[in-house]
Amino acid sequence: MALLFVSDDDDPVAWGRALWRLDPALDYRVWPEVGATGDIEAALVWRPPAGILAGLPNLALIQSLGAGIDHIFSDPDLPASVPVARLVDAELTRQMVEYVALAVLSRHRRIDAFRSFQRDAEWRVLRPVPVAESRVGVLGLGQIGAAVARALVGFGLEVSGWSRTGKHIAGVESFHGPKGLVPLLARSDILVCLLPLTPRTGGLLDARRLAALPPGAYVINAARGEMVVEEDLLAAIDAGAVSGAWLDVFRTEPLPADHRFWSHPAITMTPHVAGLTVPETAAAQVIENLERVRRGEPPRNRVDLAAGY
Ligand code: NDP
Ligand code: OXD
Repeated sequence: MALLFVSDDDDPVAWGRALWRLDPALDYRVWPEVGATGDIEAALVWRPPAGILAGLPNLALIQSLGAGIDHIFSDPDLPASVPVARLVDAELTRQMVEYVALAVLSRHRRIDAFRSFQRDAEWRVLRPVPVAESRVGVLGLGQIGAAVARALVGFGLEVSGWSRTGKHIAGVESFHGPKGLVPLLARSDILVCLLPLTPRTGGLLDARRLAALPPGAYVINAARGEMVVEEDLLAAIDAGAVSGAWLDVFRTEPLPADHRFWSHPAITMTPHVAGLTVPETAAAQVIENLERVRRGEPPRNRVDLAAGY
């Protein structure tokens, strides 16, 4: 039985090396060189082309190459009976914490203003934004959001968070459920989105929700582009209601060359690099999940289909 690697973004050679180090006997195949489709018991995937998983009759595990699984659920032919597992990896979480801290602290320490002073060779002192005006709200307090919230508390910032179910994280004010969203937004000078993309979170940050933020708030999205209504964000920034945004993810990736985000002075953007899966650290859970499904056990970090993440 074989494991099929399907991704245009991840390195099949590095993954092969990392998996074989743990299981030298693994029959590892890289799509589109599938061989006999009946051999494939597990698929390790990032944005698999629609329909290919349905063509694997003995598939027992769909393992995401990332923390998110929306790239799998967008396949209308996804075989419903095969368990889907996502990656939960300490190195991925560490990178995400680092990235969001960078964005939050850049805003708090007014790095954009200093960059523009530097362009004009202007020696000008600005104090950091007061902590009381740099209140951070984290949407999503899961593996990544909770780690981010803790790290930001460690910097002495005022942090609150929003999740589906209530949370107790030291130093973090917790809001949950639909009723908790507006109170969270209202106290978020810096809003960080770390939610999974589901039918409930798509389009969440629209004109109405952005208007619930304090005047001049800053938006950081390191989750999925679909969570933000891009035209509404641009309108809020152009109107001065939102002061700017730091974006790693976009509705269309790669972002089209004529998109306004590229040249907007109030927007900092990166090409979906906030957290990049490292085969060497993530391979162990792939092999463990393969062994688990072979024993008839559910994989670790199995996605809850009803919740959508
Ligand atoms: P988790 O599943 O661990 O956490 C998800 C969090 O979102 C949980 O706190 C959950 O609440 C909350 N949530 C889900 N739906 C809702 C809702 N409808 N209302 C309120 N809260 C909700 O995911 P991770 O932390 O591991 O990852 C989060 C996302 O980050 C991924 O799905 C992916 O899209 C993105 N990501 C982006 C990367 C990048 O490079 N840009 C890299 C890695 C991840 P509860 O705790 O109550 O279940
Ligand atoms: C992920 C990502 O979901 O990189 O892991 O976006």
